[in-house]
Amino acid sequence: MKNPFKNTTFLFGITKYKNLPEDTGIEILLSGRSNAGKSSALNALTDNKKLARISKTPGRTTEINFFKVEESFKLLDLPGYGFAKSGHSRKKDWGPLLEEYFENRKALKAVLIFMDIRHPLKPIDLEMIELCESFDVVYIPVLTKLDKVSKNILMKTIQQVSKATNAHEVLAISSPKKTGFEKLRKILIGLKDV
Ligand SMILES: Nc1nc2c(ncn2[C@@H]2O[C@H](COP(=O)(O)OP(=O)(O)OP(=O)(O)O)[C@@H](O)[C@H]2O)c(=O)[nH]1
Ligand SMILES: [Mg+2]
Repeated sequence: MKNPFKNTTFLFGITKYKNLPEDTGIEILLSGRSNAGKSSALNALTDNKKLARISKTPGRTTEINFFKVEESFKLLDLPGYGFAKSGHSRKKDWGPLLEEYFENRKALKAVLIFMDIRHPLKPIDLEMIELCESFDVVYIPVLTKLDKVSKNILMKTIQQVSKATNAHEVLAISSPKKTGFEKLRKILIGLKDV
């Protein structure tokens, strides 16, 4: 089957709320702690290794980067919250901007919350979940780096995250192995018609 995300292109990055483009179409947020694997997932999702920059240094993505899947369907790659190095929290850096965005943005359709399968549900992730719940925004926990754990741990962690959240579905992916992306694509495409 043809990958509907294959022709995704980079649009622009913004650092300030006032620079957001017109509030039209659908936007899906890619959120998660720094180093969780958001940018890697975006590249695997789109089958384009060069689309988003990936780094071994946490905090590489510092802007909200806009990617266009098709006219009126965008993916927003967020800067990782909880920068390991500087000790900044989302509250300090992106809290006001994110809250304003959640409160006002009609285009916001869903939030993917990426979490390293070995370190899920950190306080900062719970904050994001709460933010989604308080604004009634659909969120999907996506456990990354499943190639790093056994099947047993994989199942256990999916269960643990399902129990701890109100999410309808918990996904698990491996970007280098390209596992779990068919399901993720299907869910994202489904969100277009909600
Ligand atoms: N083994 C494995 N490594 C991964 C996976 N996804 C990402 N990584 C690695 O994890 C590191 C961070 O990945 P990024 O995709 O840059 O993470 P990010 O969430 O975009 O990070 P920030 O931009 O800093 O917020 C890189 O070294 C990736 O190669 C995965 O599924 N499996
Ligand atoms: Mg990134």
